[in-house]
Amino acid sequence: MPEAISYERVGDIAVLKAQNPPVNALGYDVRVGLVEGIERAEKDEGVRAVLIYGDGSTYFAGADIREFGKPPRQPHLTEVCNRIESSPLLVVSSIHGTALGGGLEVAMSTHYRIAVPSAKVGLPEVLLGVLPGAGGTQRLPRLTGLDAALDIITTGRHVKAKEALDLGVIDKLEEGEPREIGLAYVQELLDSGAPRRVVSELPAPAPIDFDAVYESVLKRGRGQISPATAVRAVQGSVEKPFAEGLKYERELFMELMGTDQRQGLIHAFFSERQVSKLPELKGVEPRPLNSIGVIGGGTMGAGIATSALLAGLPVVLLEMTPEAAAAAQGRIEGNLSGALKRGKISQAKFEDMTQKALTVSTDYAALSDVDLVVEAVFEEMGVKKTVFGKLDEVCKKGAILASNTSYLDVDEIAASTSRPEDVIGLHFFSPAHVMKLLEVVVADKTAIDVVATGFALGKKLGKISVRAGVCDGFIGNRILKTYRTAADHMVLDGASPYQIDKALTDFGFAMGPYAVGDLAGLDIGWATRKRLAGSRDPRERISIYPDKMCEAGNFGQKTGKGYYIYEAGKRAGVPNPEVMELIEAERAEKGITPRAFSDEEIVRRYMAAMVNEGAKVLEEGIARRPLDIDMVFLFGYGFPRYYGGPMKWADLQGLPGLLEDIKTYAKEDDFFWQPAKLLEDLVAEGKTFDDLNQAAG
Ligand code: 3H9
Repeated sequence: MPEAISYERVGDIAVLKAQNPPVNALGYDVRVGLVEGIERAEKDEGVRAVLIYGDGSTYFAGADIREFGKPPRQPHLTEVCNRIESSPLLVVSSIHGTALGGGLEVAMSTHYRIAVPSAKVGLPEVLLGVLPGAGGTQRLPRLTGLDAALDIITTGRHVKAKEALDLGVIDKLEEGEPREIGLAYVQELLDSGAPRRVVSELPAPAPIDFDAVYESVLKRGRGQISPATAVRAVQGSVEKPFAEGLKYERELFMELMGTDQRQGLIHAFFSERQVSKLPELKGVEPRPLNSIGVIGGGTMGAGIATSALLAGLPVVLLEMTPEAAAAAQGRIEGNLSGALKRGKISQAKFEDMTQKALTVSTDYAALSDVDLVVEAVFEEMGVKKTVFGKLDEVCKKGAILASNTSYLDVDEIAASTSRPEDVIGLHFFSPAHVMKLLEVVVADKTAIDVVATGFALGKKLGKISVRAGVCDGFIGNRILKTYRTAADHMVLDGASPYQIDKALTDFGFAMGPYAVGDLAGLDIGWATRKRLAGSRDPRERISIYPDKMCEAGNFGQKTGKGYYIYEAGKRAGVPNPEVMELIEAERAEKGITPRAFSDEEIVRRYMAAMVNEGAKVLEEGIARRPLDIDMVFLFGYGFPRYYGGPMKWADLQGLPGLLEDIKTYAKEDDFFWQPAKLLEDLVAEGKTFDDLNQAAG
């Protein structure tokens, strides 16, 4: 293992190279190495300057996040930065890859910065629930002024090298190897007699109305506190001398370090990277994936096709009639022109995708040569089987046959073909070219290289892919059905759909369940209820009024009326008074005396139902790890990222209290509220869901 920071002497320049793969995170060894490197250079006879750069793919990508939550070890990064900045030698950074968080903080404490044009810089700490804690909030405003600094710090966005140059964060751009361009730049600075440029000594910007900025950033955070707290730290850079500002920044940093939000966001960061790493896929070669077919050009099929085209895959889209094919083509072009308008693709790419990469056909034979087909046709087993029968006939040997079903039995679909090993579920979320989640549904006989290809496709499309087993609704929709039922029970018992939606958006959900229902289409739930009516347990409490809404033709946004009434052109609706009338009539009919629910109780019950069902999904192996469920909810269901996902939220709340709640609710309805055995076991053993994540490796 090489030293974390290597030391080399090149003429009168000392070169410090970071060697801490994969991203040169500023862990303990690197921090110590930097301080020792600077000290050695200062003692090294004849050294006039120091160059700092990173080995491998990047400069420092930030503090080592794995150290968060553990007792801090000296030297803190702030001290390292101050030590670098105060060196009497001229210290220069040469940046490639990314200089993020602590990485940019180190760079700003060096006296000059050169970067390759492909480099990116940023202070993404707020996205991890903290704020720049090693001088970033004090130095950046001195370099860029307040507007840019506040934008960069509160959004955490990555800033491209050219913009960073224009903003004064970087002093020079140059193509080349970081060591070589760095050495040449240091030499140039030495030759020109450039003075040490100490950022902390630059004048602070003039004050602005920080309270107003704080309020607006707080509002934009929708419950997330780190961006707004960072505003206060930046305020410190203007109102306090540098050393005091630094102290204030540290206090706020430590405050955020102690929050649940920090834990939730870090959990989300690592889980996002962990979720597609499955032990059984190690070393498994995916099948070739050079073209895909999509069956059905409705919203979902068109979205899947758009997503594939945007990822550079040629697509053959199949529809039943020329009219439907033309409509599908129009939908895809509409989606792509949105990408064009937002500057995501060029006009040339748009034309290439719509005219060359996309083929629309009404003939199954057009699918004979594609590597993978996803069907997105009507959710009915008979229809699916007919489609898969045809695919079995026309698709080439080894082609993957995927169903985008949301809840149907993929084993049964697979069994209807002569090649069940090639069949898999690929459950996209609507709109498929926007939503990041992909459930890769593995059926009993699915071949392992088909699973690997499902994940490879997800990666190519930029999705977060989660492995799911077969059951009604897989991971997400199965859990959704349960917590939605908990909400429906609360409505029967006295809460209104509007209070529930509000309580849950206040909790941090992007939308409440009833607004989501209106968006997705109330006819979907209606169809499911009708499908399940025959197999329903008589002990199940159900509401009739949603069926009445559907019978009256009120399907939500698409009909202009559902739980809410939608004015043309407006996305948000106003409560539909007819709904409360229907609910009140049903309560009267069932002899229910409505009671009041506090927002807290609404959240508690809703979340208890979600977590309990999540535990059952784990118990049955439908999801392998709690983090898989967490990622499904962050990327497919608008769950607030700062809680890390429902299972992480449950850990943070404490599992014993949650189990206690479920047992209390079971006294009213012991059919619905049956505690998951896994939850009971975890509580009995004093363990958390995260322990299961760790055990899974
Ligand atoms: C901070 O700096 C606080 C300071 O202000 C104050 C201190 C007092 N630490 O993403 P990838 C791992 S906060 C530890 O797949 P890419 C990652 O888990 C930090 N590990 O690669 C993965 O591991 P594995 C501010 C880290 O090329 C591997 O590296 N900085 C860290 O797609 C490869 O990562 C950030 O927030 C880390 N900081 O993207 C930057 N970063 O292979 C966070 C990564 O075992 N990082 N790993 O799964 C990133 O945004 C991306 O990783 C990056 C590379 C863009 C750098």
